[in-house]
Amino acid sequence: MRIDVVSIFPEYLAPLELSLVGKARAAGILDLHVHDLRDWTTDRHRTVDDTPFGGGAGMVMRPDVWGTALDGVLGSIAAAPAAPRPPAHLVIPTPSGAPFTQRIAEQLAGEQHLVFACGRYEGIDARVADHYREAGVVVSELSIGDYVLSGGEAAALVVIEAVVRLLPGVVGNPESLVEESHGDAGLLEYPVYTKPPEWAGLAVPDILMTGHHARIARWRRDVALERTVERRPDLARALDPTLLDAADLDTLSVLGWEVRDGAVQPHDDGL
Ligand code: 6GU
Repeated sequence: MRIDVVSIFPEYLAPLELSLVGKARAAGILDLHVHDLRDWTTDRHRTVDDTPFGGGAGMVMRPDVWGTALDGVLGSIAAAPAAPRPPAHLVIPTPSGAPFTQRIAEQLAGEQHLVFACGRYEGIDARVADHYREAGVVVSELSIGDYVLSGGEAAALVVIEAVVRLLPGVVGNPESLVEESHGDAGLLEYPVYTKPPEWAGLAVPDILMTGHHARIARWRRDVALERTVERRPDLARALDPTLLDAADLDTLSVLGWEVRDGAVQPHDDGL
């Protein structure tokens, strides 16, 4: 996979040299390039923003500067690159975007080329996303959560880490991707423990010391159900009832939940 990131703070993307993403780059699985948006400015002050039409607070990033930058980085459209590149998927991190989820991370992990346009200030002139969609580029405006950051860079780091760890060969043991939170089961992950067996007066749950694999799997699933109901009732309601077995239904009942009218919901919901 190739990833390009365009930002007025390229140094902000330095963590992409480290850890899992850095290793994916060193292993040749990921070809990642960070660009300074100001390299595409033409004026003496290297201006990237201006005041908003219609008034209001703050500054908006100019579409002409972004257009020149993205034409160059996307390749294949407008300025013909030296070597044609596969079609790119343009990702624009913005608090007004659609929620970024594990399913979207999985989709992005199937792309050959991702380009991240990191805005600052009040955002990027809306014609930039419109223009590239009209030109046939797939454009995703994505938010990483319901809070406001000062720019898209931290969000791009989040999206890139979530995507790169799904690329074949990046996570050493692919089994560790199977039971994690936000996987296909729709449950939060169960709690994990390691040595020492007692620490700070706290013991590891006895069941995990028995070596009884079927009972351990059942315990983990029960705790995952409990956590999901307590912490993320929205995810509990979205569970597919056809994926629940009789033991799951017993556990849900103890937690005050049930399958009613084909949906997972609290016993007393709306009553
Ligand atoms: Cl993607 N960008 C900014 N600036 N703020 C955010 C965000 C993105 N997602 C949540 N808040």
